[in-house]
Amino acid sequence: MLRMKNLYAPTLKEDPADADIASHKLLLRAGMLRKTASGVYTFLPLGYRVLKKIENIVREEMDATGAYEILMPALQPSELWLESGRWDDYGPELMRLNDRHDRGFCLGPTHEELITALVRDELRSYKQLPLTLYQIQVKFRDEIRPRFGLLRSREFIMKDAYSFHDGQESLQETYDQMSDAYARICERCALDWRAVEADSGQIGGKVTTEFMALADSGEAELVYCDCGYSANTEAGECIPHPTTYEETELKKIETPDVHTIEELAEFLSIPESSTVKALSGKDADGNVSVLFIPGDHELNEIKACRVMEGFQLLTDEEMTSLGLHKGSMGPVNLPDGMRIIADSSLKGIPQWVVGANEDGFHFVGAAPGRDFQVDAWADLCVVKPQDACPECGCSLKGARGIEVSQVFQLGTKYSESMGATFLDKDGKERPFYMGCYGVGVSRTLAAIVEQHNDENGIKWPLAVAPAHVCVIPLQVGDDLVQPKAEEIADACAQLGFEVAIDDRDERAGVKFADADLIGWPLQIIVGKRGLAEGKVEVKRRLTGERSEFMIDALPELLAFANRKMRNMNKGGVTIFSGMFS
Ligand code: 9G3
Repeated sequence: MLRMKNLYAPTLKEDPADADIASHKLLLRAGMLRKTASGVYTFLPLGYRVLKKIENIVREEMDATGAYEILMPALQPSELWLESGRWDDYGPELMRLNDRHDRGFCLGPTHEELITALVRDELRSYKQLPLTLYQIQVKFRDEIRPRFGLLRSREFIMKDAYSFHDGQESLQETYDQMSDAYARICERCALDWRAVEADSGQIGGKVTTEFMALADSGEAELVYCDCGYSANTEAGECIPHPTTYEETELKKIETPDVHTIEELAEFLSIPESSTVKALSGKDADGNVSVLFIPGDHELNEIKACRVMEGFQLLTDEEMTSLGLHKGSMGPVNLPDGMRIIADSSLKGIPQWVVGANEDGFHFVGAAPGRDFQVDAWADLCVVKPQDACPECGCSLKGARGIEVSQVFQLGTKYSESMGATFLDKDGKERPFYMGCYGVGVSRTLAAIVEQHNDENGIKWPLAVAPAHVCVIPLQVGDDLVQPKAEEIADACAQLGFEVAIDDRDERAGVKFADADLIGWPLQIIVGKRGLAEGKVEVKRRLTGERSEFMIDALPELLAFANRKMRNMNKGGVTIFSGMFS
């Protein structure tokens, strides 16, 4: 039983000054979290209870996939990162230190190197595969600007799992199994989530999926469709809706002081989607291309890199020296040797409104095939809301999201660089295929608060609440109210509820405000006046609804609440897993 009188949960009336988003403010105000240093936090008792519940949900789902839990050190020898070649890939974000013998170490931001070195000498036969190991452990990343509380902290709790396979097929199986487990974890944490295709960036794998909790405070941008499709705007396929400005002849028009797409569209009184934007870039070998995309979109440089190895936009100086006119580049009369690459959506546009490669002039009616040749068509744009869904064609919606977990296919990136091989059934030495899978446990806690709060405080989903019921005696010490409150608390505990009792000698208003701020899912209010009529009041935090119950109807009430709780907690799992199981 949690007794508020001696529980350490110092609630605050006001938002702390340096707290920037709802979850950061509320976790501090509810006495669940305290800042130790920039980006470094302490979980107080109530916050820690929630963290442990989230960890246990993750643990149950990981164990259910057949993964085994281990615990690796946070302190990692630099030798392993030198072997993988990543010691120099990371700058100050990798927290490094020297021990008393002046040997190099880092505080682990992730554990690919460590886990690969762990198994490579003893995981030697295909008969031992596939194998998945996981840990729930503290991670360190020296963010340049820690902010948003637990969402971007410098020390955080992550569940990271690593799988070892004899080939791609087995890896794909585990990858899909982990993706399903991550979906269940999001559901059990009552998150409104989307799984999005993401660009794996420098991790090296080619395939990755991010699980995003929708939140305006999220740093990630995503698009999604009612059909179920969703993608990170970094990587998602983009199908713009360009429109045509009808002009059958190629006509050069004078466009004084027109340099941007907005100015061009304005000048011609046409939508930006009827203009064609040009950007120039060079590949690793210095070959110059001019890229053409619908005027109402932005170039996705990650996609440009897929078309041109080592793609870089040209600087203004480079453009000038190559005879390119920044404000009016076009496909007609380009300087020799430049490739023309166009966004695939422009295939359907017979006449382009585009630069004339001459300052102060643009073309209308420029026809691909007649006035110029396109050398390559590609998906070049950053996807945005209203673009067509690649799956069903409907208009995509936009949202911001918090990346709470991610699954990666690593292939043989680490097993090759670190010589981790196994003997296959033909006795041939081969590098493992690997996958890695991370859940931001402390970040999930904050994401839950971002999605479950109101002006009075946190509204904890049942599965992760610090306790299920808070019994609130209004007149502490009153010889009727106090014993009755204790009796009700005991009855709840007997039924398996996790119970708190606010036995502080505080005014009712303070107790009600704290109960809503902390966010207990159920509050049972025991007051002198109510008792005189044999009644207690029950309040559900989720809806704010309050109802009065006759005391002797208590067993029925608790059974009702129990049933309510069971179906209130998504995922249909037992509501008492975790702390009390
Ligand atoms: C570093 C630093 C920061 C990093 C990394 C390495 C992110 C790094 C990617 C991953 C991939 C997966 C296993 C669990 C799930 C995520 N930030 N990543 O590798 F040295 Cl300073 O961590 N790892």
